[in-house]
Amino acid sequence: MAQKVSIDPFTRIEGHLAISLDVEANRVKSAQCKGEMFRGFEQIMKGRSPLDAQQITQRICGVCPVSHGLASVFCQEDAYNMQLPENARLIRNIMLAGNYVQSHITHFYHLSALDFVDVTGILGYTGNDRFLLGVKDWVKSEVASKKLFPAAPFLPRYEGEYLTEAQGNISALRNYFTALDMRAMAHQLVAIFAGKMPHMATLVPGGVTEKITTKKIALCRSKLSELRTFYENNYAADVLAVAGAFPSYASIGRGCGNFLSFGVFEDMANNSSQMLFPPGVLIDGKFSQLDTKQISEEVTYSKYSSDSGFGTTKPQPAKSGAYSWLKAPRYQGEPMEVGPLARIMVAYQSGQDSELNRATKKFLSNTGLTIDQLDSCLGRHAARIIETEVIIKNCEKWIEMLNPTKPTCVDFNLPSSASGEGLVEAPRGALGHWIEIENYKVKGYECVVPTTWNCSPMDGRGVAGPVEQSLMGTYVADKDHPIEAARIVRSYDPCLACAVH
Ligand code: NFE
Repeated sequence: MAQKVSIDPFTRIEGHLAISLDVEANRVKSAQCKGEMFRGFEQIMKGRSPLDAQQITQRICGVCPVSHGLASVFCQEDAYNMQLPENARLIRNIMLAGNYVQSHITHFYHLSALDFVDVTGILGYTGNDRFLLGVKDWVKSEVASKKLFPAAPFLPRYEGEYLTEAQGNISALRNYFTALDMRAMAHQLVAIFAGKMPHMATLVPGGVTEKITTKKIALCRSKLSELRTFYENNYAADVLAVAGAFPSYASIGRGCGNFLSFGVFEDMANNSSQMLFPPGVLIDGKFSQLDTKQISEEVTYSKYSSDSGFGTTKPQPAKSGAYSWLKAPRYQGEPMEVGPLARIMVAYQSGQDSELNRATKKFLSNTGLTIDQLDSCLGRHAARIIETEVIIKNCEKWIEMLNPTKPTCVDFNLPSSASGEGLVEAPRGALGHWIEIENYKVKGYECVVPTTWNCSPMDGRGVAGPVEQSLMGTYVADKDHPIEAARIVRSYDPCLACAVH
């Protein structure tokens, strides 16, 4: 008989998620992904000046505000029919690059690694690094104290197999703390032209209001160089160490098998009109060009009235059978995985030559993994390090291309009526904003968001969302400590604040 297993609240993610599993003979039979709150940003936008859109919608999230800000100015610039100067496009690439690096470092060290790394491994430390000795003393006294929440945020935790190799645990724990400084460094990189982070002050339709100076260029170089060093010496190695210790996770956590990328980063360093990370769609392994008209939002199991969907959001909290505040986005009626793994899958399967494709091939050849094995829990972690390397390398070139003598934005006239589409890839995947303007005011505003795709509930055909499908069939050794399920869900880096928006 199936037993109910609940992970609620699901911690070490952003926002409010509950996971509900039916487990029979230690196998997950079915899974429900529940977004637990309503926010209403699309309603907030109605009747306001369109020029406020990028400031308001950035507040959907403190983790990926650059992406929401960009999607918002992109849909406005589409509506206002604008062309941007090179400096503006370069600065936006640099700001988004900084946000990606920040987001991926946070996801690995502060959210996911604690599922694999054994913090109590520090108790075996015998060196003379004073910082690590201090951490060791702290963990020792916390573990001994038998407090309700000893050594938060490291303990308590689900029991299970953790990394046993002492050096790996000590290195990951030391880097947990260094990564806090690196997050700040990445935020500072964004803030050089954003004015502040999170929630950039300088982003406007037409460009970026902050001017370029040689001092700011030098600051960008120095912040990025520290991030590059951390990536090369620590982040990539720590992900590979975890992957090497948990090889079985390259064969579990496969999602719905369909992937979607909107494409991101104008490939300015290579003077190409293409995107550095190409757009595209993979359904059953078959590549096709992106057509956003194929996007819909389903609400059969969502807490919205039955006439809700793409462009219409009417909350119905007590709706019978509904179990999530997320809508269920679909492409040609199919669930789609989005995010770092989708980006590398689309780049790889498109068959086109791109830096991301070459980096993925290099990774596969260095690790001996196959492209199919990347469609897994570990593959999502690997995808983040693969793309981070490409982003850092290109960002170095974008910084050198900045020209202090040229403008960073252009002026425009606000039309009384217009509509526009803004597409970007946020760190967690495909993000779209759509705006409709009437009489100089926002008449309609729609966001279709990465975690809404990944954590979507079932649709009217009974087809589960990508995270739900990832969990089905998973072996759970101990239903009171479902760490296998937790590792799979966290590999998606869910942000429920964004997902419900
Ligand atoms: Ni709140 Fe976000 C990213 C967006 S995820 S973090 O990345 O858009 O849904």
